[in-house]
Amino acid sequence: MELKRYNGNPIIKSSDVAFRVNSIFNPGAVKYNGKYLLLCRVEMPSGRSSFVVAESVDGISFNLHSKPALTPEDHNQFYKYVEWGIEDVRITPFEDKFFLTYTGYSKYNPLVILAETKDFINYKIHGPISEPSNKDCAIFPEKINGYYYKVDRPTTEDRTDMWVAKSPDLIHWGSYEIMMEPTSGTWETNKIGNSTPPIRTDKGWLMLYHGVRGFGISFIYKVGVVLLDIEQPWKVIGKSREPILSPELDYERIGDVGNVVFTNGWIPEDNGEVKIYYAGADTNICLATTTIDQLISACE
Ligand code: M1P
Repeated sequence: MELKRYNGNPIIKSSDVAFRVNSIFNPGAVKYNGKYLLLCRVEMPSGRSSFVVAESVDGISFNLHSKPALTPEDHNQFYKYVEWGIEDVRITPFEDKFFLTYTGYSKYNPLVILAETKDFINYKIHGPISEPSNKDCAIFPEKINGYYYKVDRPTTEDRTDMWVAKSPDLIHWGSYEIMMEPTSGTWETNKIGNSTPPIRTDKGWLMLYHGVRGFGISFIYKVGVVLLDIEQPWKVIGKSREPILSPELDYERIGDVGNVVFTNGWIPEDNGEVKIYYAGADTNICLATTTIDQLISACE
């Protein structure tokens, strides 16, 4: 099974941004006030990233706000952890608000920052919820047996595995459990990481992830899908054997980082369809579609 690319890709390019940027990519995605909302990473000419909002009524044609929504400078006492940029937000709708988890980048190496918003105008920044090096974090969209849960991807010298932890208050985390590790000798042999926030389905928590294989000095990023146990979300109950999206077209192969398809945002529709927003070559924003049923089948 493979995702279906929108034939007008890329749907957002750096030339669409009202201020000067190198690139626009890796958006978090959510439905807000009946519209599709992307919180896109914009890499500034300085090489440091911020977020800008893009909104759409059809999920295809987006209007970008004229100014960034969130910048490193907005982080006050946490600025030292984001001085080199904020990257790759995952947006989790949770009751009446949205949790944002994103990479804070600085001389201390990447770590995970937690923030929340109700309107994508005002943001409450909670600060780091991991030590470095860690990225690719998403909060589960509901409590499980009274606890918040997160998935993230700590990195050590020789390992990149995905872990799950729980918290009573989103600040104090514990009960760490290994969730998934790279499969040696395959398309995800060198590295994996969580891609999108989990979605609850009848069969389990559904999540996209990325897998990386190195060839010489080049790394190829592809997308896979995984199904997790509802009560014990560190337990993988199904996983795609093959990638469901691989870099094939010019806008995925050529750019700042070639041969990369990377997603951190998806929007499920009421009819079972899913819109997946992804970046090609760390340079633009694209759209692909599928259904929840097809994703679950890919895991079986
Ligand atoms: O260049 C591909 C991606 O590389 C990193 O992802 P990860 O550390 O999860 O492998 C990130 O820098 C990401 O922004 C980038 O798209």
